[in-house]
Amino acid sequence: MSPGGSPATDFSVALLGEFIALGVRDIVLSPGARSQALALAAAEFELAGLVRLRVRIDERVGGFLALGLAVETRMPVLVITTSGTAVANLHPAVLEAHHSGVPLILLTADRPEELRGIGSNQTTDQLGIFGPAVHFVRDVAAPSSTGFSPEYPGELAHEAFAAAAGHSSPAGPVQLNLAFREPLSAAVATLPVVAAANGVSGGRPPRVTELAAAPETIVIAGQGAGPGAEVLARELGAPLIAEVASGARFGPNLVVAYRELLADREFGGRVRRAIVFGHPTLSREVPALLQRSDIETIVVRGPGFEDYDPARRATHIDATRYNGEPAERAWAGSWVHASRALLEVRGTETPDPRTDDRLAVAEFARAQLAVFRESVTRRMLVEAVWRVTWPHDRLVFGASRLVRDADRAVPGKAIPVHANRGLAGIDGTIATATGIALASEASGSAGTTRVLLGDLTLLHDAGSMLYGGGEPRPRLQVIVGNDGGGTIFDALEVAQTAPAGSFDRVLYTPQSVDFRALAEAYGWDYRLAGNRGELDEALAPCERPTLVEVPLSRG
Ligand SMILES: Cc1ncc(C[n+]2csc(CCOP(=O)(O)OP(=O)(O)O)c2C)c(N)n1
Ligand SMILES: [Mg+2]
Repeated sequence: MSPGGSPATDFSVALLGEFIALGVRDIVLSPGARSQALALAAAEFELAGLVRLRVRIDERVGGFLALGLAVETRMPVLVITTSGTAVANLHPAVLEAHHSGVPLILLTADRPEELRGIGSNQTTDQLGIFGPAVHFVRDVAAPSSTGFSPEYPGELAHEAFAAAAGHSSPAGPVQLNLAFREPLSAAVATLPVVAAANGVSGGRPPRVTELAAAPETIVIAGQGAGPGAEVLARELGAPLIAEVASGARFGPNLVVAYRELLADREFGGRVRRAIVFGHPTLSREVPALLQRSDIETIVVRGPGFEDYDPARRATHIDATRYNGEPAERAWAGSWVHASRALLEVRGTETPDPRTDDRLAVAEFARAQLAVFRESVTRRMLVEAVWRVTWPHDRLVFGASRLVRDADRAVPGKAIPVHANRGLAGIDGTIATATGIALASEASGSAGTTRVLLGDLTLLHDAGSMLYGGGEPRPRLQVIVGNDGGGTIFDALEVAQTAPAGSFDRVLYTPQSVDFRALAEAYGWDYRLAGNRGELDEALAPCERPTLVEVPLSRG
């Protein structure tokens, strides 16, 4: 018989202890009977101060919360679920993690062999449920009353951790499907002594490819690119096209108005070589450029499973280095200047505020008030959110219009920005941002995490506004641009050709949810920002979860 009265509990304690020894610090779980041994062991490790545990009743929320935690910490996060549909609810987050290269370790509880295939309650085939999206799957037989080999939990944890962290293939989600037999748990007698985290060493070092200088080169940075793209653009003297969530949107070579310039013969037309980092998804002009037959494309492998190569003929490399002469600035400079000229917005004529002329002063005050009372446009909204965000903050964009509007307009600024662009789903955005907020606060950041999303994107993930009992509430500001439905579809050709009523019913999908009541139902603070003045006030750093509603016109 097992020493503690339940092999399920003994095995769960040993397995979690091994993961913690490897460096895991975050566990997310959802409740269930079959997974009780894992859940109770996790609670004990939390009480011992060895991990941070987050409990969510909805596994879809839990999956995205874990994704956000892993995005911020860059360490594998454990996700514990019971059997059946609970496991399937992880699928959206698993797909996003797979496509973005985010490490997750799923511990899915299951019935033992003798209870499978006979119509047992809450039992389905959990192996292969995620298809090729998980990078490692192991069906682990129920620990028996005769015990298990003491090395076994360590071997399993080591293999799963290394596969999730991407030591031999890209990082991503992995699954340990763990069968448990009655008795499903017993009191946890003692926790193992967990040695200091040592991680798993390994993984081959990247092969660095030397780049030759070449004129008419541009650097393109999509999601997950990171700051290396900016460094290379500067060294090569190349214009930098860096999407808003690329982690490279800064520096002297940044070209904000890249869509217009790529479409211009004098600029885009002259490009002969493109070096791509990460996963660009926000424009049509980038794929159009890379599909041109006169362009040589070099793709620097990113964290995700698939590299971006729309023409299927790029050269793929691990990393780049440029050792040539300091580059000429003329080529990049012409792009940067043209971009600035395109973006320049003429300020309204206002009198000099230092004047003694009382009439002029009154006129100035009126003009200022008018600015304050202006209703908020999308451009104003994305610029305001960008302006208030600093390096100690975090910024997360939902999929849909606002991330594109931001990408068209906001200037260079080295701030941490995330968007789930692996599959660009409108699901799980609040959960992902919650994970990022909690992990950044746990690491000592004093900033605010802001999420900018559309109304349907918020409603898709409203369940993420519910926290586990007694858990810390993050400094999370969810800013919803409320235009009453999915207005991204208004820009599609079908909006002109389909019957208006049907188009609205099945694509725009109107909603009139009372967001104040929604916030109150979940115990969140709420602010309505109806004009520019209210918006600036509402975006001040917050101390607890806050929903900021910004009404936007449909057009
Ligand atoms: C999970 C998922 N379902 C459906 C879609 C398709 N989709 C893309 S944008 C969108 C509507 C978004 O509406 P909203 O959040 O209000 O943003 P808006 O376009 O109005 O700014 C939908 C349904 C998706 N990307 N992901
Ligand atoms: Mg909308």
